[in-house]
Order: sequence, then C-alpha cells, then structure tokens
Amino acid sequence: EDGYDLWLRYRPVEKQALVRYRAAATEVVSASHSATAKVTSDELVRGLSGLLAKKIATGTTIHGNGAVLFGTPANSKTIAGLKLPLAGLGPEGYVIKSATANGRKITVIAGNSDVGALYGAFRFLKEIQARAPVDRLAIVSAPKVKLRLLNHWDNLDATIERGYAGGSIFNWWTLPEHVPPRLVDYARANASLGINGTVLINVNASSLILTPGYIAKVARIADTFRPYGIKVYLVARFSAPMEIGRLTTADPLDPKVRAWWRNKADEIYHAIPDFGGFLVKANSEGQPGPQDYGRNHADGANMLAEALAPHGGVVMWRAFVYSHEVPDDRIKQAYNEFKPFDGKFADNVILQVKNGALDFQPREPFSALFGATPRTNTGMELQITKEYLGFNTHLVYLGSMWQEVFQSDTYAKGAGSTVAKVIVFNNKLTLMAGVSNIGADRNWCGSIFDQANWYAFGRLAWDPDAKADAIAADWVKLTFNANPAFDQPVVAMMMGSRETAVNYMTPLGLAHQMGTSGHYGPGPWVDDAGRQDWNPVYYHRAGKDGIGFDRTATGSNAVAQYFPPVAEKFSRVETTPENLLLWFHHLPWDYKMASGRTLWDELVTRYGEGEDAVHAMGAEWAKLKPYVDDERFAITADYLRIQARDAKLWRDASVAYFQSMSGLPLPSGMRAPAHSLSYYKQLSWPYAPGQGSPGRKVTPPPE
Ligand code: BDP
Repeated sequence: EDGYDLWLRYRPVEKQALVRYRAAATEVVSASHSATAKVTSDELVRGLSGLLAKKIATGTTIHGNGAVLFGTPANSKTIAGLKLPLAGLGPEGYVIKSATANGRKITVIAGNSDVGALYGAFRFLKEIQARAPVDRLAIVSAPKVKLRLLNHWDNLDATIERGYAGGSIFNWWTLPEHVPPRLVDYARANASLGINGTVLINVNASSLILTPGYIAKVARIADTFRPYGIKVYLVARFSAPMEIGRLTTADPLDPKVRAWWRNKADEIYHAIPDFGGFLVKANSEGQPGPQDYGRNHADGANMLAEALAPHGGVVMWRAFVYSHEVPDDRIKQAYNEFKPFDGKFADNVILQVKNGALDFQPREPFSALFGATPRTNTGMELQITKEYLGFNTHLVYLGSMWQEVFQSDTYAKGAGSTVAKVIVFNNKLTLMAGVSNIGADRNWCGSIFDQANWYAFGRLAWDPDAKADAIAADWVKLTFNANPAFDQPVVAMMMGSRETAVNYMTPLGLAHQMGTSGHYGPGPWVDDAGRQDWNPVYYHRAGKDGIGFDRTATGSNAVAQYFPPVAEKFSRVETTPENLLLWFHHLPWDYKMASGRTLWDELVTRYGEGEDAVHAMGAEWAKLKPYVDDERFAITADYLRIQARDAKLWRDASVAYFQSMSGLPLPSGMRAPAHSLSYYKQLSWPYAPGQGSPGRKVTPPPE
C-alpha cells in the first residue's frame, strides 16, 4: 500500500457483508459501444471484482437478478422504459436506481450521455466502498458547476512550480509515441470525482506548448483523456505571436496578431476537435499582457475569445493581477483592475478569481470580486497544492477552508448570497479551478493526506455546498477502511487541521508571514524582498504601537470593495470576526479580546495552541496504528513529526520576533522561545521544491 490506488482501492469487503453485496452486483450490462461505455464497463468490472472478490461477467443483456445495467435512454431500450428522472440533469448528471426490468431485480445507472453514466458508475462503486446499502438505491445527482478543472503548474522541463510531489506526470519527452499507463489512472481518478478538464501547463507559460510538435503531444493526451469526459486546455502566453510567430508585436488590437491567434486556434482544433480553451496570466508578476501595448484586460481576453469562439472554446482570464508600481494596498488591485470592465468581456470569457483577496493564505477573507462582476462570468481558483500551508509535509485538510469561503455571504443580492451561490447562479459559464498537487511520486500528491485535498476539490467543484466533514468521512472510508474506530478520529483530525495551521503560522488574521520565495517556514522579519508587497512586514505592520493592517476608511479602505453589510461588518473592530482581526485592523497590543486576554497575550496563546495541536495529532495517529497498513502509517507518522518540528519553529520564531516589536513579557506560564531572534533570522532551509521556474525564453522554430 504505497498510496498509488488513491480512493479507488477496491479491496474486498468484509466476509459478513460479502453475500449481501454479491447479490446486488452479479454482472455488468451495457448496450453502448462508445469508448466511454468501454471504460465504464472496465471500471465496474475492476471495482466489483475487487470488492466482491470474484470475477464479474459483462454482457449486453440482463441474465439474472443483480445485474448492473448502465447507459442512456438513447442507447438502452430498458433504460428508456424505466422513465428515470433524467430531465434537467444535463449531460453529466446521473440516476442510480434499484429497479425491476425483464422480471429481474437490477441496479440501473443512467445518464443523458455516456459520461453521465460513467460518473454514476464511480458513484455506485463508492457506495459499496463506503459500505452503504445498495439494494434500494434512488440517487439523483448533477454537477452545479459546468467547468471543473485542474490547473497544473507543470513546466515543459518536467519541473512543477509549487509542486511538492515530484516531477510532472506529463512525459513531454516521449509523447506522442508513448502514453504511460499512469495518465489513464490520472483520468480515472479525476473522472471518479467529476473533474472534466485539465490545464496541462503552468500559468507562467512557455509559448513552446503552442508549436506544432507540442500540439501533437497534447493531442495524444487529449485522446487518452477523452473517454473519461476530460478535455484538455492550455495556457496561452500573451507574447506567443512574437516568440513563435515572428510578429513584431502582440498588440491585441493589431489585425495581424488577431489573425495569428485565429490561425493558431484553427490549428489546435484541427488536432484536438474538443479542445477546451486557454488559461491566461497576463500583466501579473512579469508575464506579458495587453497592458504592454496600452490595451486593457478586456481587449486581451476578447481577442483570444474571438479566436476560440467558432470552435466552442473558452478563455479563462486570471484576475490575479497586481503591480508594485501601484501605490495602493495590494489586495485592492484586482478589484480595481477588473470591476470597471464588468460587462465588457465576451460571452466565452471567464474571470478566474482566487478565493481570497491576496494569495492562497491559510486564512483570508473571500475576494471582493465575487458578486461584484454580475455581467461577467466569474469562476473560482483554489490552490490544492499547499504552497502556503506547509507543502506536502504538513497535514492540513483544505475542505474546511474551502467550505468557509463558499459559505461566506457576499450580500451581492441581499443576505444569503453566499460565494457558492454567486458562482453557481450569477454566471452563464460556471468554473471551478484547482491548482493541482499531483506529481510523479508513487502516492501522486507527496503525502497520503494530501490526496484528500484533490478529492475534496473534486467533490466541491461538483457541489460547492457539499459539507467538508462528510467529504472527509467518505475519503477516509475509501482510502483506508470503513471502520468507525478509525474513521471518526481521523475525520476529527482532518477537520481541526486547518485551524491548527492557521494558529501556528498566521493567527488572528495575519497573512503572508512565510519566508520569501520558498513560502515554507516563518519569516515575519523579512523586509528586503524584491517588491515591498512580497514582504511579511508589509502585511503585519507591527511596531511598538501595535499590529495589523488598517484596511478601514482610516487606512487603505479595502473594506469599501465589499457590499455594504460586509463592508460595515469588517469596518468595525467589534463586528470583525477575531480570526480576521489583524487583516482589517491595526490594534494596540493591549486591545481586549473576547477571551479577556490582551491582543499580545492572545497572539502568543494562539501560536502555542497551534503547536500543541500538532503534537496532539501525532499522538492520535500513533494510537491508530492497528488500523493502517505499515507503509501509509509510517509516512504519515514521519510527516507529523516534521510538522511538529516546524510548528514549534513557527511558534518560537514568531513569538521572538513579535516580542521584539511589542516589548512585552510573555503571558505567565508561557514557554520562552528556545533561541534568540537572531538565531531564527539566520536559519536557512534546504532547497525547497517547486520554487518556480519561469517560462523559458524561446526562439522561433525554423520555418
Ligand atoms: C503565487 C505563487 C507563484 C504563482 C502565482 C500565481 O507563488 O508561484 O505563479 O501565485 O498564481 O502565489 O500566478
């Protein structure tokens, strides 16, 4: 058990339940011969044979009780005759029903398309894996979001920006001739969650991906993923017409540039008829973009949209845009940049907005852009890879963090306008993107528990209102076993893990306190990064007088970007939730907290709580050894030890630093940091993986 099988392990069910499940699944039946039907049948056979510990036959007709029939009303008369509630489920929804057909008791798995039935098949297998009863099924499900995509930050040289699970799984060197079986398993895992698209390369892109040789490689990947309902997308580097097209400009209003992109789109669609579209990072962190030519983001996005529209492709234009030349608070810039262009983007453009206003921090308030651009398709970008949350070595379950974002109320259309609702209902084209944590490590994600974040992303992309604890419980059952003595403590551990990380890294609304570039350990003292808005000191603003970033009217007034009830709540110290206090307010060290402690005492207390909770997770995991295989037990135990070491470091270094600002004694009974502040400042980390490899410079290929 090295983790390769993810949540699709299909190990045999316990003896006492075997008879029951065997009776409910005796054969797999389908009348469709499509490639998708073939992989559906293969998955059902693989899953059922494993779970039921016997060979499962396949066929085109029902032979007896317990048949599992899958398909669509169009390709199966039996399914059509059952009059299932498929209307309104769209092409990807499914119905799973215990029914009677031809006088036999069967389970029918039906969709309006073969892909819908494939999703239903994975769901049926999940029910057995989780030991749910399957003799009276009546499951109806459809995705609330249309585009459910992974974003890989994989470079063409097989490194991954912010990747902590080894090199890239995309083998550009040996494609298109060789497709490793791993890519099929990748597609299976994604399809099991309903993920229906993937952006293959880093947003800090190389234009090389758009050259003919690479397009042929991408086409082969697209062929591999197609049966699983997964489309491929690419990043379009804005300067590509100059780098690989010999033009002298990439000005989006230049007719030659527009023609170049139209031709490029035609060329791609010739090779990949169902190509998904482009993701673009423009005029951000040094990437080229329309502003290089005095044009705006809408000009840039619409040019690409025009090239893709005839083929049905979309443009995902990232809102992660900020400049250190703009003197304003960094977190206000994306809103200021995009809000004025609401309604100016083409119908096949989607703004891709990070969940928070800053950058994938352990905690930040939701981005004010959600709800603010009602005439522009606006989707969400989450980061599954834990760049700011301890990489692969810290156990942090992100489901609860994402749930917090989705359930935040924007008040865009009055109370109850949660971020989830705004994303689902405000837009014609809905999008959920997750920056992948997948690499070539055998366990895919660099740790066993980080698999849960891939899993949770898929589940929440399907239904942003799904509950994080229920998702965690499913994942634990599928990944380990369905034993309450194990599941309950593990789910509790996962559910508390994010708050724990917040406490030892950035309590009370602090953010971006990680050391520069690597973003792993503590660096609250850092003040010499290339740009001031990359410095931790820019964010905490601590001094003798207090700590925190004043974002109210007396400060940067970022609060004003929210709808009035939210703006008002965050403007007033008394109504700001304490977990976001220092994000919005600069407060004196003796400010009184709800606990009765001073702000200084509370801060030190929270760091300590974080550290203690990591030790508690380690102790809990040790107790669970009897329920886990050795290999997955050991890697998790080792990583929890690393996390404990780092949580102590975070706590001690942060307390030492902030004490140098506050000049106050530690609350009574609190342990002094193990070393002096100067010790922490001079510590250096080993080379951090995934630290970034910007798009390689390329020269035009020979004509
Ligand atoms: C930052 C990452 C950087 C990414 C950037 C982005 O440090 O590697 O390129 O986000 O999202 O958080 O574009």
